[in-house]
Parts: sequence; C-alpha cells; structure tokens
Amino acid sequence: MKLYDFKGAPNPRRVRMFLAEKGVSVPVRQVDLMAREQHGDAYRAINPWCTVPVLELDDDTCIREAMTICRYIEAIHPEPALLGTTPVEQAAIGAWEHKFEVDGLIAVGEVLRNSVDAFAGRALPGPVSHEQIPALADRGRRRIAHFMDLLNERLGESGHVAGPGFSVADITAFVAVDFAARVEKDIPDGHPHVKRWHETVGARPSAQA
Ligand SMILES: N[C@@H](CCC(=O)N[C@@H](CS)C(=O)NCC(=O)O)C(=O)O
Repeated sequence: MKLYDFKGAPNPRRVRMFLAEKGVSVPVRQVDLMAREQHGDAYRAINPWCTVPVLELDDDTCIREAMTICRYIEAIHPEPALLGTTPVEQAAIGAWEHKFEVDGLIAVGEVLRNSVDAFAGRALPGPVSHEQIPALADRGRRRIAHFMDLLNERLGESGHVAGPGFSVADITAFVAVDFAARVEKDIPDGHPHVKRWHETVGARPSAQA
C-alpha cells in the first residue's frame, strides 16, 4: 500500500490521522501540489481527478477521496472502530462527518481558493481551470463563523462530535478547525466547547500526523 499525500493539505491529513488512530503505518509519497505535480501525466495515471489523497493498493488499485479511503481502512482494520459499530452510531457519525466536511473544510477552502494569489485560475481543485470569485471568499468567511458556532453548540451537548466517543467526525472537524486558522488565526472567543475539545483531540498522538 502507498498513500499519495501533500503534507500541508487538509484532506490527506484526515487520512493520516485516521491511519495513526488505527496504528497502521503506510508508506507515503509526497505529491508536490505547489509545483502542480498533480496535473502531470504521471499523477493523472494515479488519479485523473488530480487530487490527493489517494491510497494505492498492492495490486495497483487506486482509491481516491479521503472518506472512501477511511472506509476501506476501517473494513480491513476494524479496531478501533472510528465509523461506528451499530447502524445508529454509523448514521450519526456519517451525518456529522459530512456536515463538518461541507460547513468547515470546504468553507475554508472557499476562502483560500478564492483569495490567495497562488490559487488564481485554480479556484477549484481538479483538472479544469476555474477563475477566483472574490465574493465566495467573503461568503466563505461567514460560513466559517457559522461552522464554529455550530461546532460549539454541538460540543456543548456532546463530549465528541458524533457522540461520547472519538470518531472520524472528530478528525474531520479537528482538521477543519486547524485549516480555519489559516484564515482566522485562532478559535474565536465565545467558543469554549470548541477550545476544550480542540485541546483534548490535539493531545492525541494522531494530531501530529
Ligand atoms: N473530496 C476530496 C478532496 C480532495 C482535495 O481537494 N484535495 C486537495 C488537497 S486538500 C487537492 O488535491 N488539491 C489539488 C489542487 O489544489 O490542485 C477528498 O475528500 O479527498
């Protein structure tokens, strides 16, 4: 197995944290997104969608999309369960994980990709060129504020994002909060539950992944 990764990017980090929580070590190959290696022919043969992460299996099968990779890893390494063990747990984890991917991770991406010069002409990942829309960066900032509010509200009623135990929903939300620091610097005041939870999750060894 091999993980195609880019150290500074949030989506591969979700997979690295997931693997670390499982105690599974996988060889990593860095794809230089800054040098546009993802758009070159060699990487397109791995993933024509031109994104990381990708998990390449020993038979050359390439699995793309962070959550799909996590589901695959959970299937072959069920312990500790990070996607839930009962159908109800799985439903809650799936819903919260997706909610915070869209409201958190994608909102931050919307700001950065529509405002940072390095993303000019690349406002969406993938092989198609898209121009930046500055209004989307403004909307993204409002979306991040809403994400922090929602996460704080949720963590005020639950020890972890999807229930009492740690799950992949915590990984996605944690990576999104750290990614938001590239826009907002700190967790905003008035979000004590996010701060408490961020310290707890940040103390897990997987947070260094
Ligand atoms: N939905 C995809 C998103 C993958 C994605 O957008 N990855 C970013 C890095 S976080 C990327 O590869 N960007 C390439 C680029 O910016 O050209 C997933 O969950 O894996």
